[in-house]
Amino acid sequence: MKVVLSAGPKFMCAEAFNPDEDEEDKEPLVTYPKTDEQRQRLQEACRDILLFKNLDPEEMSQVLDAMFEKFCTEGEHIIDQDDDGDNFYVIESGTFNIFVKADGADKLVGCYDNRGSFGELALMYNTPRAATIIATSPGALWCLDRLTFRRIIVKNNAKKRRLYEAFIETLPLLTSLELSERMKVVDVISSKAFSDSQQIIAQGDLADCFYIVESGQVRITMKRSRTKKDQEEEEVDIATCSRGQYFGELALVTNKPRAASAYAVGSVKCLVMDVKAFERLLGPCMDIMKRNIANYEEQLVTLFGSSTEIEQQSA
Ligand code: 1OR
Ligand code: 1OR
Repeated sequence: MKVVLSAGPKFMCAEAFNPDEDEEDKEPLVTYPKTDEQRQRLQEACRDILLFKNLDPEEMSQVLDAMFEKFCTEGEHIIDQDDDGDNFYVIESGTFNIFVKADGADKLVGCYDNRGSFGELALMYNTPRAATIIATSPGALWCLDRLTFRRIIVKNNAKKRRLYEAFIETLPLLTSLELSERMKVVDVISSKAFSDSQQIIAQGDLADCFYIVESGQVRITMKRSRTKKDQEEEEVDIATCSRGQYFGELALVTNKPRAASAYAVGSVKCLVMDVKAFERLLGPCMDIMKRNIANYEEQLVTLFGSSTEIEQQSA
């Protein structure tokens, strides 16, 4: 039962003492009361956050209860590199720059544009903040405190490691990574199910995810006009991906829209990784991916008689 008496954080005793549980489980649950309107905005902001995807409904509800809203101003430092980690942040609105120290200077390495999340690394691995995050517009963030993050997300990651460790070890793409780096990949992935014929990727869309097939088959198709003047495009099958194979890397590598579409054939499960984690963790796998992209270009010539489309994509 949840009784909320007034605004501000509430701390409730969740469950009876269990000697098998971690220290973190003995602390009461954090709850910030929210209006229906706030909860709706929060749910919308959290909808695509991969770290939340594998939580069961009760865990998800505890996470949403514990989150609190923070408004920020342009130029505000949300996180400073090397500080201790306090919160995990989900972006509701606003733009943010990411800086990482290199040779004594702050180097701009990326940005967030009105979506996504940051601040998970220091909380997951008990390390100092790995980057500085500065608001470049007024913005609204949802924050999750360290204790709740560790109690729910980090615990869930331990479960994920047990589940995916063996599978991840079999992936040829990840052989260039150290074991500890492969485990970091497991920490950021989530598993997503698709039903027969469901579209996973739409050609021409902006890209924000990378996929590894966990089970089932994925059909890759490409739209092509039969002649230059032809208005009607036909969709041609160009490849199939099965367990252990990946797709959706091309747009992330080239920073271009999706070059092809992907559809589930029967029931499909994919491991999904967001673009920031892809850039942060899969750098060492880039050689293997680029070799494959060169293969796409050859295949494109064989199938369509020209490679202009991918040449444009990877220019
Ligand atoms: P954190 O808790 O360390 C800073 O606090 C956050 O910035 C970090 O969690 C990530 O959520 C986020 N390298 C490290 N942290 C990053 C990076 C990043 N990008 C975002 N964060 N790199 C950029 C990859 C696009 C690698 C730079 C070498
Ligand atoms: P993406 O991010 O562009 C669609 O989203 C994905 O389909 C793409 O990344 C690849 O991972 C995947 N040409 C282009 N994309 C391909 C191809 C491909 N095969 C798989 N994808 N070719 C097929 C070669 C057998 C060449 C075109 C004929």
